[in-house]
Amino acid sequence: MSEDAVKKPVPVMDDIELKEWLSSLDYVLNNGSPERVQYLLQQLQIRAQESGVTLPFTLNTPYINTIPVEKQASFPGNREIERRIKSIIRWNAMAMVVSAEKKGEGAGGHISTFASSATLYEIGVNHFFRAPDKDGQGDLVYFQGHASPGMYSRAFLEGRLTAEHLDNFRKELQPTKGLSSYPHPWLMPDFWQFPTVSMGLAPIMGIYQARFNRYLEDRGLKPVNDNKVWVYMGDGESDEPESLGALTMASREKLDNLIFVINCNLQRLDGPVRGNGKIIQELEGLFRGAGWNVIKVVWGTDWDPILEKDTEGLLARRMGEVVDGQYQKYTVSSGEYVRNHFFGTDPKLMDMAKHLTDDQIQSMRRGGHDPEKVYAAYKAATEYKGAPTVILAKTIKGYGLGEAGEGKNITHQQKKLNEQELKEFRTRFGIPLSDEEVVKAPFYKPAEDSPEMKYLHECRKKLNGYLPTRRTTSDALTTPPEELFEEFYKGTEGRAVSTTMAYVRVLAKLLRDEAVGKLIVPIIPDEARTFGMDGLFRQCGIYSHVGQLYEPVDADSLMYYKEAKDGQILEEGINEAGAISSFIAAGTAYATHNINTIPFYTYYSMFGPQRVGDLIWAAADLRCKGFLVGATSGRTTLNGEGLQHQDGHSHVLLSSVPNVITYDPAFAYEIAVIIRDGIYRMYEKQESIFYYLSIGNENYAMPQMPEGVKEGILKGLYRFQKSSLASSTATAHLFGSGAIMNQVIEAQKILEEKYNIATSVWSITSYNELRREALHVERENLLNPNNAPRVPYVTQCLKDEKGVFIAASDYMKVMPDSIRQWIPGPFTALGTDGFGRSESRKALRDFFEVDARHIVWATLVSLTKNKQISSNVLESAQKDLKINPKKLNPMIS
Ligand SMILES: Cc1ncc(C[n+]2csc(CCOP(=O)(O)OP(=O)(O)O)c2C)c(N)n1
Ligand SMILES: [Mg+2]
Repeated sequence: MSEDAVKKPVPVMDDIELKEWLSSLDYVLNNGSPERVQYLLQQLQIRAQESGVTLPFTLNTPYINTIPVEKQASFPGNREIERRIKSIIRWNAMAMVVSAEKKGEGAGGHISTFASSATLYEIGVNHFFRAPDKDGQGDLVYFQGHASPGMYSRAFLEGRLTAEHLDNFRKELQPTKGLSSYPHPWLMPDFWQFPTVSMGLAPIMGIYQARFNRYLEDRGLKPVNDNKVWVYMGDGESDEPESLGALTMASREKLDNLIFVINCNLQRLDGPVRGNGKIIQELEGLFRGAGWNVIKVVWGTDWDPILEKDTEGLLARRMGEVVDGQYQKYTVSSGEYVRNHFFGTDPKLMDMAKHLTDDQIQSMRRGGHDPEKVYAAYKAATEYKGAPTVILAKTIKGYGLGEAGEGKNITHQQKKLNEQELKEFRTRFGIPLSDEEVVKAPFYKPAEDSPEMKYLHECRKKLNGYLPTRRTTSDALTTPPEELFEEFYKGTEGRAVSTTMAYVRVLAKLLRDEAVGKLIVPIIPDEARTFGMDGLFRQCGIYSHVGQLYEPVDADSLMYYKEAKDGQILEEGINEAGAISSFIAAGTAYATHNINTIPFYTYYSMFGPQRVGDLIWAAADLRCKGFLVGATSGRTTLNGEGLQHQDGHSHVLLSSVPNVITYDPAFAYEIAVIIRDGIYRMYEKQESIFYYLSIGNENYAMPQMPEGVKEGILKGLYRFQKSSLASSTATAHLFGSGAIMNQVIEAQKILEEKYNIATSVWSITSYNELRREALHVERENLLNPNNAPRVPYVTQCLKDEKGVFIAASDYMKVMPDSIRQWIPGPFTALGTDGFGRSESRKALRDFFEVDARHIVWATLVSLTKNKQISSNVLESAQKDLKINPKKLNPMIS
């Protein structure tokens, strides 16, 4: 029955007529099956609609538990022992935060999130979450970030963390390593599996993780099992667009290996999530509309007897009409207030509650605090087939904190409990600490042979061990042999191709490789044709759990749109957040499944870090591996598309991610060298790094790889071409990257032929890598002044060079500027600061002043300023090169 239907008056109906209909229904149910009832009702609905009778549209059910008491699975555990374990975990979680705060350093922490979700986690840990088995297969759990003290507290009881660890919560730089504030695999690599604290990322990552688990099964890379992905999130968190943005993907893919648990404590940080509405009902509608199985856990067992008496639906209707802000008020009010305001609206309701004392009314629990209700919901969720499940559990924020914060608007930030509040907490949860002890908020652990400890270990033993736990290394992979890449070292013998074409060819070859081919995961957000990757459709197929249920319109073409159950490509549609979530799932399979999948996520470079930067940051924290490949990159190389497409800053943004190695390659051989080394470092050496490559769509001949440059390519700099002049007027060095390299080579020609300047061309594959290495070396020198100073790589390469240095990049000037301090002469940086334009490449490079003309001009100006050539040259050069001193500044226009 819908909530609306509950509210509406029932139309007058003949009693006998109604009884006849209902008994017919009972008959079908008793002699047939629920499916037959469903079928019948569907037929009735069709008949009614054809006759012009429309049914009211609703996605909501009444504001009561989805699972009726008679269908509720019985609880298999020991309620009393589990309650005691949970109470101790509550205590220690609270004590960690209170004592961290007491140290007066403002380290902080959160009490109220875990206080509201303790039962939701404990039922999972005692009865459901499977740790990895001997093959590395288990459940994957995304814990709500702010509930971390609860996870630490449990690990303390389990003997996995010490009191010293808890003492060093949020003090990670202590000699005995402390505990990170939130789940961070970077900081606690063998503990936390998923960073979740940037709200909204866990839900979308979890959905794509569940789909990736299926993908691995369908492709025969992982055994088929019924392991689950559990995603815990806050009700306030559901407001993040990423949280709910991918729901239909989960239902479309029928991900019954996925369970969301939303802790609906009705509050977020500042106040109520939906003071004037009902978050549980709102989420129910959204999830049902998206095709999920929804289980509401609203009321605890105490409510069952009075709901049973509610034959007229009065109580259910009253429960449905009270808004969340008011429920929060009931939490902080006396039983008498609740009696008068909640039950008091109708004498019949008042009557239903008359046998209850005020204290009983006040302590009647919400569903999310009732282990039996939560257990039944989890059991139903794990057994549900054909769709993902969301459990909407109603709880109280700061449960158990009493006056210190339970249900109060300040509770999220409550970190301090006074003596009285500590005593009350102790008493409420029965922690055996004296009044003298309790005020110091000590950690409490029962004896190893106590029933609680035995029970706790027993439960986990049945579920393969403890959790969270993270695998840090996988079985190492052997890097593909050099032969695979040699074709690219030779160049294209004059044939014009783009770096994108070269990259796609590297990828196609890797996909065919016997050893690593099956581990490659190409990911594309609806842009394969743009990048010339559509040839891969046929070669390896697009993954679809159901295969291809239709005859593709282009079936007779060579590159037809082939979907297959064992398809290798993840074609994500126009969804960069989803695609990067797939990248994360594939790039962390070494840790989650001991499978070395190698993702190549190829996307429109503008929609990389700018669009999904926080997910890239999470990938970095997660020690994700793989290749991010920004195609159609370069502010002037991508012509025509204009301001919102032309990327001239992804390298700047990614320079902020410590473990991303970025490259802006110019030539096919550079790409080949980088990708091979990337696979070696990530999967053979098992470094916690991942890669970013920007590739472009401008066609030009790819040269042969010069001798001895591999190291330079990887370190970020090598001399591509020396000057060919026997004698010269002056010397210049030009730095080029990406497609702008061709402008640099052209400038070299002009400088040498027209101005007799001896000009070297250097390929800068990575300003970021050069800078990082130099900073590292300088810091070493700073901290160890008595050792022989080391020399940064960039200095080693350039220290003996004379003359002026000019850099031109399709990225912002800050890229070349970032190595300015290590350049041994006058240095001019040209780059593409400013908004892009739709134009031809030629016009764009003129506009941004990065074409050969402007490079030559900058060189001549620098040489003049440094008195290496006569200033007379400039006057004629300005005319010849058509340099306009009054030109608009692209940076501010
Ligand atoms: C993207 C992002 N924005 C803001 C925050 C800061 N923040 C942390 S917890 C919180 C409130 C959480 O409320 P809810 O999701 O309802 O979780 P609860 O603690 O109530 O279970 C906020 C705003 C964050 N961590 N991430
Ligand atoms: Mg909340």
